[in-house]
Amino acid sequence: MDEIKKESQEELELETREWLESLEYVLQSSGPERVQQLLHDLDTYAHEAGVELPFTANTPYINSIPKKNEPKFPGGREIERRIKSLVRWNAMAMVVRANKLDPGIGGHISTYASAATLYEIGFNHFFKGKDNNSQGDQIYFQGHASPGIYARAYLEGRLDANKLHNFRHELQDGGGLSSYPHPRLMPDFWEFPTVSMGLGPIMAIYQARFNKYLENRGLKSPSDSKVWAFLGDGETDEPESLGAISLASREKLDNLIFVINCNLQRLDGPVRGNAKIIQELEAQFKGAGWNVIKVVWGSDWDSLLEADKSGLLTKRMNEIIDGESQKYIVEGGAYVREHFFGKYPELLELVEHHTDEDLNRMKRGGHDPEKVYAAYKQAVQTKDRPTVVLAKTVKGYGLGEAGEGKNITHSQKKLNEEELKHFRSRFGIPISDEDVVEAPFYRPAEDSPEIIYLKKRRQELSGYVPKRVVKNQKIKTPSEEIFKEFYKGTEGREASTTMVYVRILTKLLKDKEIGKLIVPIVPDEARTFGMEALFRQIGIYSSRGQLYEPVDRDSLLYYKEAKNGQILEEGITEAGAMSSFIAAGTAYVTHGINMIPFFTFYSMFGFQRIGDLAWAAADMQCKGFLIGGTAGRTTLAGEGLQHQDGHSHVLAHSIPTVKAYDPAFAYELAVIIRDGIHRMYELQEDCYYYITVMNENYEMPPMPKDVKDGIIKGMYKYKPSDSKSKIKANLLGSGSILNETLKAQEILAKDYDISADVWSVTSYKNIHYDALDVERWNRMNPDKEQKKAYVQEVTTGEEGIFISVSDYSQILSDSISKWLPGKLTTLGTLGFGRSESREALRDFFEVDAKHIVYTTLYALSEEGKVNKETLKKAMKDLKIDPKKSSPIKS
Ligand SMILES: Cc1ncc(C[n+]2csc(CCOP(=O)(O)OP(=O)(O)O)c2C)c(N)n1
Ligand SMILES: [Mg+2]
Repeated sequence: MDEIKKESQEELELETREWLESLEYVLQSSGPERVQQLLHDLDTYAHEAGVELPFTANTPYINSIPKKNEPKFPGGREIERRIKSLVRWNAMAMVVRANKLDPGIGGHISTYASAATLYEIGFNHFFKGKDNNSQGDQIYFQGHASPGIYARAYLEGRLDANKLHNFRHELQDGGGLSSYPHPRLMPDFWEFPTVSMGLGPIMAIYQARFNKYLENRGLKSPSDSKVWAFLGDGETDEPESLGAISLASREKLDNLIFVINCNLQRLDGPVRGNAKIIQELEAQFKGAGWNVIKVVWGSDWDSLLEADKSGLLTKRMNEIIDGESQKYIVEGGAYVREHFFGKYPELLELVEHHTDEDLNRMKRGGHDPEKVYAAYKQAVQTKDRPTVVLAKTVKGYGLGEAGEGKNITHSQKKLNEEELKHFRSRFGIPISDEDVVEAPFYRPAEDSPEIIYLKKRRQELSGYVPKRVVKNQKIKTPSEEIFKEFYKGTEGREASTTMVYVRILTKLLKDKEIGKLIVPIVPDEARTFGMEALFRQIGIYSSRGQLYEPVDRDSLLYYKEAKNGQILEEGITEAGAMSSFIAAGTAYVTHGINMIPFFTFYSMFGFQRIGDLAWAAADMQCKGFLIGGTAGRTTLAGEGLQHQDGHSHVLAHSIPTVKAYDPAFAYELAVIIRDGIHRMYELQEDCYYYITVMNENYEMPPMPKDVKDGIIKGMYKYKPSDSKSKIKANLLGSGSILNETLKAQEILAKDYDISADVWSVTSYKNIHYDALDVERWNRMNPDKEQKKAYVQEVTTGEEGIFISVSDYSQILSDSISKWLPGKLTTLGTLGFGRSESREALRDFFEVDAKHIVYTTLYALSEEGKVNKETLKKAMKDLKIDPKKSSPIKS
């Protein structure tokens, strides 16, 4: 091999310059596309010659849009600055006042302070409202920035000073303002709850995808509406924030824009003190196929970058880490000169005509309206991919000594007199030294240029945002005809409630009125639940249609993807599927269309996996059906500890507006689903459903008379005992385990001469909530005739003891015990599941017929109705092993 010549430093520099000049020539003569082609060819050539090029998804640490490509800023710079200052002041005042009156009430100043320009450019130039039949944008405001959003609504005349005064005091006269975006608490204002970090970004992605789904299915006309998601840089550490970004690029969601406020800080300190969050995020989003727009430096840096012919300034920008950037803010101009520019003498020369004060004032990109405008403009015009704007800002911008860029900044909520004066003067708010101590709200007169400008801008952008407007029409509940088949039972054939559910869904999908509104959602579990026939029937949604021939094309139930497909097959992402559920279940408000989602999942991977999204769904008054399949700790045999769910109903119990049901029979399921559609879409009640379905096959009985009301309310007597015995018991069963109570009923009558009535309990949650509410009403109305809870109404006069048994934790049935006329013993499946047969599991958890019989005898013996001898013998006859391990402790 030839010896490689060692060139001198000068020769190397000369060579570099020649290459750069050649490139510059090509750029000037043939344009950027030719440069791209050349670099690509060079890259390929080097690769083929065995030169390993280090992988980087990063561009230099400078703005993505060069100065020369910036569009002309169409706004009034000065007036917009004044409006922004007023919003800043009122947002700060709201938090400071709230904490003066009530120390400890909390609130955040610094998040909005860093994001003000990012929002104001949106409000004045981009965010579209819903007036004049505009479809409007969907904007996910960062939760902690809410004071700024309220302060703007105050200037717009949408919120009065009293409301601002009652920020975080929602129970005061005239109402207050919720801490964060909560549609439930401010239903005319907020649309999207974002404060639990990570949920906003993932919901926004699926919202944007759902908008395209509605367009592709012809349910909504195409529009240029955008979904904007504002998030913190610290928030991007949440797995939900970045976990679905590749879906957004795969689906070419050019209707989606993320704006990440990179103030380099989170709550405790720097987000990436030792690195650069903007560069890290750039690589991740670029790698996922997004359009990335970095807004790092403000306009004051343009001339420096221009003058920097050697590229040294860019090199220095690339070198610094976020911990240093943060320090520059806290220390000021002289420090920046010494530590940033001072590293290279040439850079010091570059700023020799700048005073320290000048250096101190040089803005970051996210505080420069023209840079932010340029970024948004490019974002809304980008086709075929989503855009992320990475804007570098300062946390607590404008707070000065009170906490600009400090590690304590996030939690700063009090400003002393000097700090208030400083803030006032910095932003030119016309409040006197005397008044400033009280941090009064300030709104210029209605006919002031500021108010006129701001209102006009919003008018031109189709009205105010955020604003939640419900425009949907009610829909008619499907006729009983569809459900009759299920009321009849299966007439000898065996079926599981899962099979029944799929059949109901299939029939609903064929319904002329509501069929098209149904959105079946599955996270790669359709076959598990026997739903694969739907693939062919209604198609799987794919924005690209089906570009390949599926391997099972010859079969009847082939895997059919289609542009107008109806099923959302999300792949293995319960969080994504739940976000789709939310987008569909709130389409009645976001689009005025009553979509009816049925999200079917493994019940174990529901509430406990994505409980926070389920909570957010309730905040948003989402509608629809969550169907927990393969449910029940002992009904799902074999799968073991991580699969067997015996507590999703306990988790569902904690969300007030969730209607949770654990049905046993086909007719129960049919009644519940029909009632659900009736309540949610005809009566427009504020709730969504959680229904568990099981995979045990048995004959589905016909519906007894007059039980519909009981099914819906939560319990009814299913089968009185044939026995005429005076010894009475009541067995409460749910789901598949109801069959065990029926077996126990027979044994009790035949072998022990006990008359045990079997009740079907479809919803402990309903019964419990109703009883609590009635109990409270009675307490509040001691002079009025006292009411009975539903459970009391149906059990009054029932004799004997009560035994409850379900495939769920005992706490569900324990919750209703005090309203029953006899003592309740609860059997359930609290404990860890394990791999076994159904029979062995039910024995282990003590929820099978023999344990029900024995427990009944024991409870009766305690009341002196069964003697000890009988009990002892029963234990032997029933083969109950008293030494067996306790399921709760195993
Ligand atoms: C899931 C979740 N965990 C924790 C919090 C508490 N929290 C509120 S703000 C915050 C820091 C936010 O930092 P960043 O995302 O960078 O936003 P910034 O305020 O800097 O704009 C934390 C940890 C939360 N709201 N949600
Ligand atoms: Mg931050």
